[in-house]
Amino acid sequence: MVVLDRATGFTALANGVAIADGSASEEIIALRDNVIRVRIVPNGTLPENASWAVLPDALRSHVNVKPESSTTSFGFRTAALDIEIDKSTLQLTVRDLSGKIVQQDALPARFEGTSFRVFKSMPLDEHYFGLGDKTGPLDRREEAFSLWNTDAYRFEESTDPIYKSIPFFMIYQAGIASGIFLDNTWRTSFDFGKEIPGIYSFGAVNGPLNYYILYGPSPKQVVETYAWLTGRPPLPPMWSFGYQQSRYTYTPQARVLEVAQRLRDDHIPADAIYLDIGFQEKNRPFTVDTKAFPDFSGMIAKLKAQNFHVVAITDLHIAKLSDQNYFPYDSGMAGDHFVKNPDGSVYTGVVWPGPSVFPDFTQQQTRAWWGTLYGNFHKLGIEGFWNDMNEPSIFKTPTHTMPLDVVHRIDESGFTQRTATHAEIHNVYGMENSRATFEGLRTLDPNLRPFVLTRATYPGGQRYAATWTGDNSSSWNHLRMTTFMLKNLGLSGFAFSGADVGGFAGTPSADLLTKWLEIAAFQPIDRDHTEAGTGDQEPWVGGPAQEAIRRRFIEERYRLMPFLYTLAEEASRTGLPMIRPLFFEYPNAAPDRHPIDIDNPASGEFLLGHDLLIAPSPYPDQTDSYTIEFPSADWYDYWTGEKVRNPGPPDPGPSPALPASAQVQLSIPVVPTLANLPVFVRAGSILPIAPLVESTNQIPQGPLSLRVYAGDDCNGSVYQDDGRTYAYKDGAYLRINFTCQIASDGFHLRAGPQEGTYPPWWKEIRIEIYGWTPSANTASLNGKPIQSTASPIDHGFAITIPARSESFDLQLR
Ligand code: MIG
Repeated sequence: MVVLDRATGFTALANGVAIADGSASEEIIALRDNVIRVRIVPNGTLPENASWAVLPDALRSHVNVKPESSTTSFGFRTAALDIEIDKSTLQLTVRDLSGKIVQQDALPARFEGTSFRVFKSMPLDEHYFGLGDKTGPLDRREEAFSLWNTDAYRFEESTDPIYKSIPFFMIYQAGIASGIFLDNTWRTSFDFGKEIPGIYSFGAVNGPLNYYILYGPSPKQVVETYAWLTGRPPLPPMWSFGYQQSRYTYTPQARVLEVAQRLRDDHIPADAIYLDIGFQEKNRPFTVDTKAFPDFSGMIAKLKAQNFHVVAITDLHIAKLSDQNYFPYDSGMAGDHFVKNPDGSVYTGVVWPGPSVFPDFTQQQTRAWWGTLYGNFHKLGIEGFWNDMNEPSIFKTPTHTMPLDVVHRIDESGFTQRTATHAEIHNVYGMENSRATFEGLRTLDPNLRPFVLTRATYPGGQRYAATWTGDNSSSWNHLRMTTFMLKNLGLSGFAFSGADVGGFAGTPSADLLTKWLEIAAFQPIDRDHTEAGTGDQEPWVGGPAQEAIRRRFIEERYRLMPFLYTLAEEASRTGLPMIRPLFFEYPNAAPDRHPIDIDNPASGEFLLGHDLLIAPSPYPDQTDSYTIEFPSADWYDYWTGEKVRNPGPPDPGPSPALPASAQVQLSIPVVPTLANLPVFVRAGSILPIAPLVESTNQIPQGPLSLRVYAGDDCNGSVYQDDGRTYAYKDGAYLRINFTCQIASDGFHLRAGPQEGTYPPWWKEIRIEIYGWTPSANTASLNGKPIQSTASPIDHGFAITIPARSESFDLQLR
């Protein structure tokens, strides 16, 4: 065992420090003022500077630092951080410029064989988030995880590892946030005080000790910085935010059309319908079972005419079928695209099609070849593609994946051309599969935004695909877990995510499906999906009363589409998630600045963007009343427009009283019912709302509504574009920023000038104002009196004015 604990040499660099410890070397450099990279090798020199995750520009960035040393330490200072290394222990301490410790080594880094481990102190009031959609509580404190992409069919709350490996976590203490990204593709592990109390640690079985320290201080800045390092998710087509209907498998063709028709007949808004593996000939990727789908292209055309977008599964395992005119196999063999055994033969594993071979997605030429396989489906008009099983999942082996010694042949810019074992590549294999799909679709039609859904991924995977949480179950507990998983995925760079609505394994009760559809209506991807052999799970199952509730929530999602899409565009620009924990927006919600999401560890509350608070019961099957904690003082009921009033100290009734530490400014007791989901809007929000449509293909008829909730910091915006192409990058988009103010001369809604050239679908804007009452009932626009006046609506007033592309100031008295 090698323990690095004594400096024998030290060199100040323009951007950091280099340290020697016998034959070991360590480099700590600043990429930006708030991004520090740490690399240590126990023997010899630093390895190749390449990454599957970090963007090339970020990898090459550097800032100059100010060297600092004392008799006991050396280090440097950036414009945001102070880095100190103890000369006798090599312990690293990261402080902010006020001297507050952000991170501190608790023990020297340890090397044993090929593995390493890093240890950091774990203050009592520090909390940890991220690591993708790992199961368990929202806060990772006192939990331990292994990262190894795994097909975790029917995973449970304690299952680990699962599908994705995202070795990035956020560290949050009393309002101050930082992050650690361990960029190591081998099997890694993270322990937050479970093994050694008071110490959190991370390590890998092999590969480089190479991690990045990201500093906020706000949680938002940490996520934005992580997106700077590993990339932002591209804006998906608008239809992917519509309601998506799936099952394993809608077949035959008539059944697909029947489900689509029923959605339209029942007026349940919907945008996507999925084709799972059963649509293929004997489960062979890129084929169609023409017996079950006698007119496949006619079916796609018909669905398109009904404003559905088809998403087809295309698993990565290619059936091993020589001389059978199976193009993916023949062309893949001809191009030498499949991974090999150490003896040079092509590796074969059994999956859905039987014996199969596996593309080597670490080769750019293999990814390009993979992309061409989509040509036919693309020509038929299939718009979305689903990359499943890409951990990769392999049957009939004890490890459920490839042998660790299978050989990949890395051919990728930034990397030395070399072979790598599957042990090194496993955790990035699924991401490179989704990348090949995304880039292939971009090549087939450079102007169309692809929608790719992947199951396995790694940091950087957000650049290529949205993701879902895999094979969950139809249980109330899984509905509850979904919120934690999606919140943590969002903090881990994946803004576009969803869970199988209604649950994959098993059949949900009618009430469970209803509640799930209610909550999912406010989550980024809203896809109902279930396993083969389970009961039907479409919105009408369980009778008209249940269907009516479900329809109402799906309709609400469509009314909110301008808001959702505006958030999606923000995510693509900034990396910020759509679904957010409360502390993310409100780090100061409690006086001690702890994350209030964990006051009730089962809390189901989440934010959609900055302004919407969704507050299902922590145990959504129970009828007991529960307490909703608000992260700030002023909120409105989304459904009624009524201001939320503090009922005073919570009655100590059936639900346990909140801990005294909570001390939030506003909390209310709620009695849950099946048909209702508490949703609130921050005072000071301006929400863009559209008239109802049944597909995002339809142009909404009527005015754009702006729901204005009077309060401080009053603002909102609306973003629009054609929803499907890249024309927005050339200016064909529309953005309007709004603010509101209540002053002595009345209420003002101010709109900035319309940015971009995309024409709005609305001719009028209807402004609904909550929390303000006119006294004179006069209105003026840009200082000139106008005819229309505000008329009363429930808990507010509304006025409609013509749309205009110039900025305006609407004043009501
Ligand atoms: O071994 O394609 O997670 O969503 O329906 C199961 C069939 C393979 C697993 C996916 C699930 C999908 C199913 N797949």
